Amino acid sequence: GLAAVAVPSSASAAPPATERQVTDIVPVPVEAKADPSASFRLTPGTVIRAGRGTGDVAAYLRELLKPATGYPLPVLPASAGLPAISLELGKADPRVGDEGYQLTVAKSGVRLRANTAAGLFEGVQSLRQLLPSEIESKTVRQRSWTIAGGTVLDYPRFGYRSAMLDVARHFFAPDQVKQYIDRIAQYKINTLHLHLSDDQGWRIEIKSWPRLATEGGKTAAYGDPGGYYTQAQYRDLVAYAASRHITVVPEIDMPGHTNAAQATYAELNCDGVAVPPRTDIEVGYSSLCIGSPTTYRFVEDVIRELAAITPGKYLHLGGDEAHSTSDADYRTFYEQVAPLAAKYGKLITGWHEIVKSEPPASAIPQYWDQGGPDADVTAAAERGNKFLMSPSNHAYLDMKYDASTPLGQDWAGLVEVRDAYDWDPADLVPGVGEQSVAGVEAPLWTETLRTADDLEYMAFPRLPGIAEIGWSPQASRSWDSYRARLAKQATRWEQQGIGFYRSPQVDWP
Ligand code: TNX
Repeated sequence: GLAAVAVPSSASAAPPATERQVTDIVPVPVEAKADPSASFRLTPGTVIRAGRGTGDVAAYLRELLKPATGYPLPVLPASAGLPAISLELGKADPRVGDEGYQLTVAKSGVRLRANTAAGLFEGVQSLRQLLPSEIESKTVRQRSWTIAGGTVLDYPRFGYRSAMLDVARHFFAPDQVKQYIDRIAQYKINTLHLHLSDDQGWRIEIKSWPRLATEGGKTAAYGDPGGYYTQAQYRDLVAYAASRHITVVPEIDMPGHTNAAQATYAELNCDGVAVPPRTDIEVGYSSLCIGSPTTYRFVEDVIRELAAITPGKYLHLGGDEAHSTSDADYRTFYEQVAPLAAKYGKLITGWHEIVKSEPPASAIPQYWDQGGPDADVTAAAERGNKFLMSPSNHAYLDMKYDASTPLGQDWAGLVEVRDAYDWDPADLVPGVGEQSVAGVEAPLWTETLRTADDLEYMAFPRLPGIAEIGWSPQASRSWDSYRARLAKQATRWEQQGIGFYRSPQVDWP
């Protein structure tokens, strides 16, 4: 009855909803063995022992643990013989690969091993979930700080685990993007796709076409204020992301979604007349002028400048919803443009429509449809392309949760927490199996989203689900396990100030 539910029983064997074990980590680890008798207690005397090459992760860990504990947590060389969290490179089980880690939490100390700094960083994200939620507080909390005991051996299913932020429909300032980077990093996302241009606004400084940003950046959806990143600000964002082991993939959408550019530079239109700026949320009406040499001079300038400030391997060349470009023109366009990325040392990604232009096998098309047979997609997989999977009916964070969600859209359906979690990227499109999947992405389109709070309400709690799909073995995942583990994340989000959607599908504490 109700009373039995409402009255907590002190005799109950079940731990309180907020108490954590290594088996509770999101994304669920490949192997985790809890040992409740082996918890490690952080004290004012605890040190961080940093092996060779682990200094940056050690400093990051210290910054993570210091605010709430108030402990000094000095970073010392590997030899110091004090109770410690030890970070070690190159001593891990070979199975952990490039991004995995091994974690041992015992009474006497914590040992985190990996083959790379990226692996250590992902291990730190697991480690932080083994502390009480108050560890996420930005101010000192007086309490005991134990790290749940046990061992973990962990590595990702896919190397490409991405989140997209649309800064074109609404602009988000660098500090807001940095906050989003911190949000996604804790779930082992390693790529941030920035959607930098669209019909409603252009968001990155291009020195050879300066008015793109200063004029084309002024607008945003629904007439809201725009904005843009200078190249210096963009570089700083890229560096911040890198400090969280996240690679930025910048997108310039083309040959459609280009109204902001074509409203700014008349010569980007076939008739040489600038189109009026638009801030409505229609899609599919704009197209660059495919037969004009000016178009390719423009695209090459943009690609050259963007490549120069982007250390990652990939540029995203858009390609979606080019409803105002004929199929022949679409093909012509990418046959000229894909080699430009190569000329400036970059590989390409693009929305999955680019498969129609038969891009090189190194290209990673991003699948955004809703699963089922697709001959062009299957043919590309047969040619060797690997896909980034972001099916709109599962992975789109801008879809409403249910009919009453105040924000978002619903053209791909309503996407509740279970819909976002309960799918397998290797089982969506015939012929696109495990070997043809590069990874997954959770896109966040922002037509209806204006503030950081809006972003967080749509991303949480769905984003951790997409992250788990990208990281954890399919065979280790289940909705029942996930919903229980997800519930235990809520108190962490409260500490972090994330106003998440309290889905009725999850028994929140
Ligand atoms: C479709 S799916 C788009 C975007 C919109 C989004 C809104 C895709 C590649 N393009 O232009 O922002 O729907 O949900």
